[in-house]
This record gives sequence, structure tokens and C-alpha cells, in this order.
Amino acid sequence: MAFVSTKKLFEKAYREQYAVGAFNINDMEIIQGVTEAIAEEKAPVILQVSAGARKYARQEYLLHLVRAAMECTGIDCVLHLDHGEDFEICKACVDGGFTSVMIDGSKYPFEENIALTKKVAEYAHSKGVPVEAELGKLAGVEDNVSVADKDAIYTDPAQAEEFVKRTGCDSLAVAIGTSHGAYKFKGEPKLDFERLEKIKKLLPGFPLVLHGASSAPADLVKVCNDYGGNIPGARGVPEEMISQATKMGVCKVNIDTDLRLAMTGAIRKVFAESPGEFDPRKYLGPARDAIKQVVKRKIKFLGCAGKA
Ligand code: PGH
Ligand code: CA
Ligand code: ZN
Repeated sequence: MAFVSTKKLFEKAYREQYAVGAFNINDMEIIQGVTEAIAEEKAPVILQVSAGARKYARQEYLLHLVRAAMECTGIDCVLHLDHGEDFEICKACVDGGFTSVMIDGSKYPFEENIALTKKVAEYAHSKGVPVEAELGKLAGVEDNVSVADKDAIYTDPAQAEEFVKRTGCDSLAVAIGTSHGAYKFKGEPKLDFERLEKIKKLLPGFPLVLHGASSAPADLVKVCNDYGGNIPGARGVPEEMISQATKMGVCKVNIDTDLRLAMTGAIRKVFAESPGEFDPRKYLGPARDAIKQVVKRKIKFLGCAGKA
């Protein structure tokens, strides 16, 4: 039971062609749901904290809750900063006990992204912490950074190779057609697997990361909508495509939206069926169970059950 680094996790995942789930955590119920599923499936896990989550719950609360979850379940986990937007937040997380950080310089021009990523990598490496970076833009909304569809630019394979060499980053988030949130595709879902293959060839053995990888499963969306929600036309990345990506160098798959959908649906159902209920445990409990179920389902598609 310990906070671990991503290094060994990714080496094994790359070799055995599966991916580790990186789940966004915001509160106790999410942490409990995710870690209980992970413990039962004996899967490796990355618990990731966004700037929004830090603001909502405070870093200290999340750290202590994760420690408590590890104590109760006996699992190891990576504590990761998701979409760090500047050097300062990455440093605060490294200094605060995170075992992995992401610097997201994807909104900057290539050379600025390199300079920022290199600076974070040098600091984090001096403390033994690995760094995820991002090159190329995802469409849609990530936390509070909104990236207009028209600005969405897929990762250039040759640039990816140069970027990794010059920054010394330890993993790279690539843009191949996924996006954050519940509305990823207007028409048929499509990912650029040819591009992913090219990136993999140019960076052999190097762990790649897929953001915006929620599937917005129809059954979870339906529960939300059936009980008073209004999220029409939600569409995510089909789960088979995630499995395919895990065979192509993708070692980390980020999931937030599917947890939100599962949790919201469960709470809506209690509210709709039992309008007289006002004990938070009566709706947060089912929400926690729903998180646990959806994480178990993700583990199947990631291929990481029994790999802890
Ligand atoms: C994600 C989550 N977090 O960094 O990339 O993506 O919105 O698809 O869950 P989703
Ligand atoms: Ca980004
Ligand atoms: Zn992301």
C-alpha cells in the first residue's frame, strides 16, 4: 500500500498491451467507488486531480482521502495532477506529494510548449516525479479551458518525436480525435488510428496517453434522461476503440465524464423515485455504487484486471 510512480506501471502496460485507467477524483464518494472497484479487480490505478478538483475540495482533503482509501483497500495508487496549466501548480503538486504531474502546454506554440514542459520536467525529475505532457489540441472543453472546435489540431507525429526528445517528458498525451465531455462526435465516432500508429513507430516503447476517452455509454445517459435530466445526443468514444488504442502504445486512458454520468444518473433516480428522501447517504450511497460499477466496466475494456 503506497503512492507509486507511473514508470513501472507504464513499462508493464506497454509490454502487455493494456492501459491503466486514470480516473478524475473530486470527493469522497468518487474516491471510494473507484478504489473499491480497483481493489476487487486487482487493477493498477491512477487517481487524477484537476485544477478544478483542487479548487473544489482542496489538495489536502483529496490527499488525505486517497490515503484513507489506500489504507482501507490495501491498493497502491498513482496520485497525478491532471492538466497542470503552469509551472507553479506542477511544483505545488510535486512538493505536496503527488507521484506524477501533467503539464499541459498544448495551447502554446510548439517552442513555448517545449520550454515550459522542459522546465517542469527538470524540476519534477529532481524530485523523482515523472511528467506527462500534451501536444496537439483536443476539441471541446477541458475543465474551464475551452478549445473551440476549429482550433482542434491533431498531434503531428514528427513533432511528437522531436518534442519528447527535447523536453525529456515521460509520457505524451496525443490528439487523435477524442475530446473532453459528453459530446465528442456529431456524426460517427472516428479516431485517427493511422496517426497513432505513426507516433508509436517514431517513439518505440514510449507511453502515450489518451484524454477525452469516456464512452458516454447509452445506458448511463438514459438513466440521467429518464429521471429528469437533459443531455440529448451525448456521444463518446466506443469502448472497442479504447481497447484498440491500448494495443498501440496507449498506456493511460483518462476518464471523467463517465463517472459524472454514472453518479448523476444514480442521484437523479433516487430523487425521482423517492421525492420524500432527504438523507444525503441515501443518494450518495447509490452514487458511489454507480461509480464502482462503471469503473469495473472500464477495467474490462482497458484490459488491466489482475495487473496490479
Ligand atoms: C480527461 C477526461 N481528463 O483529463 O481527459 O475525459 O471527458 O472523456 O472523461 P472525458
Ligand atoms: Ca490541452
Ligand atoms: Zn484531459
